[in-house]
Amino acid sequence: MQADIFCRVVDNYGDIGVCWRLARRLAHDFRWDVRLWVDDLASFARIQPGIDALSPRQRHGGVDIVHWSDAPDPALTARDVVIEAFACDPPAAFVDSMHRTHPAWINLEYLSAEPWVESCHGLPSQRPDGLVKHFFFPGFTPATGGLLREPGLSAERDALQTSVPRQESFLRSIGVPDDALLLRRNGARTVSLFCYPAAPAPALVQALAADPRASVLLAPQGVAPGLDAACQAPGAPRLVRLPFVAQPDFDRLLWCADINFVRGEDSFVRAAWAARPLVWQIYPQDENIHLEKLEAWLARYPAPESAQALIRAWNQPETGLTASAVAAALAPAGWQAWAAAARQWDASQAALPDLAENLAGFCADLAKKR
Ligand code: TRH
Repeated sequence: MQADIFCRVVDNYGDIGVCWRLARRLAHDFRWDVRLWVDDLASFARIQPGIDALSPRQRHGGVDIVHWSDAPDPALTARDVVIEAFACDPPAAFVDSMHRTHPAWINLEYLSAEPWVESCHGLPSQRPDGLVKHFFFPGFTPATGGLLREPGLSAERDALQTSVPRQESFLRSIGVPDDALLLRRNGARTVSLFCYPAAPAPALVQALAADPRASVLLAPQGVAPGLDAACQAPGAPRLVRLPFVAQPDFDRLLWCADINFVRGEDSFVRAAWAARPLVWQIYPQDENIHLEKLEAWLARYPAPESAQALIRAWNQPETGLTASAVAAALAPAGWQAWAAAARQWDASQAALPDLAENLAGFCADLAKKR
């Protein structure tokens, strides 16, 4: 298959994060010839070292990367498959070329746990110009498009999670200093934090400071700027600021933590694959509709009530409940149940076909009907 993936970076790193992961998966594991069109190479370069933010065309990781500019190269026309991420509208001249080749045209939607997704997944949409676009919904059930997950991920994760020396050597390689590694070795809890500015991070620090077990808090540079001051308090976690790392290293970072605070879409899915407790900060939307989406996921996530209460508190900082919810969720009974639930969540989701497998099958079926 020859495919074009279109990615418009709306904000943050989730749009390019998902598209880059999908592009590599299709190129490596399915041997597709993938062209990835990206309008914001600077954001791309932040999560993938080696990307040249100024280059109109480059190859990286087996994928042909095209800077999606206002004047796209007219020689780049549609081939077998066109995937537009999150309804980003491919350029008009490219769409014109689809009238000649009739590719499978997919609109890859945002992830949601809401039940209606099952009935919309895979539906065609006929356009006035005669072209047909298909909606492809990621999701958590067999009737959806699934989640991105690479083969061999669990084995790689387990090898790291069962070896403290390997964890230390990895963490050292991304900039975790020896004193923080020593704290971990002596029993400190490792907490990773990737959140939006509204997250009640100081309340998390306050709760960790009050906990008898010490903590090491790993956070990317620039995320939750209030942390640096909050972590000066007596008993506060040892804060380590890390640079943005490439996606495979971000996975390893999540695997090394006892609990991961993640956000958006892609880091949320990657934290599930860590098989450790996760706290999701959902991307905020107008009129709090994101809270309905959060509840739809919580209804599927098998964590105990104390963990669910913490996740709700984390997403509604105005309630002021985060510090007490952290303390309750970390208390031994709830914590053990949460750790078991996280393993169960990983195993049940990993047992389903992944998004790339589903997508490749879906495109092959469409190609047969062409
Ligand atoms: O950056 P995000 O907040 O992206 C968001 C969401 O996707 C949201 O749903 C969407 O509407 C909005 O973008 C436009 O969070 P997310 O989805 O977790 O994406 C972050 C990506 O960055 C993910 O692919 C992991 C990657 N990453 C690294 O590769 N290295 C790092 O060090 C860090 C911190 C992140």
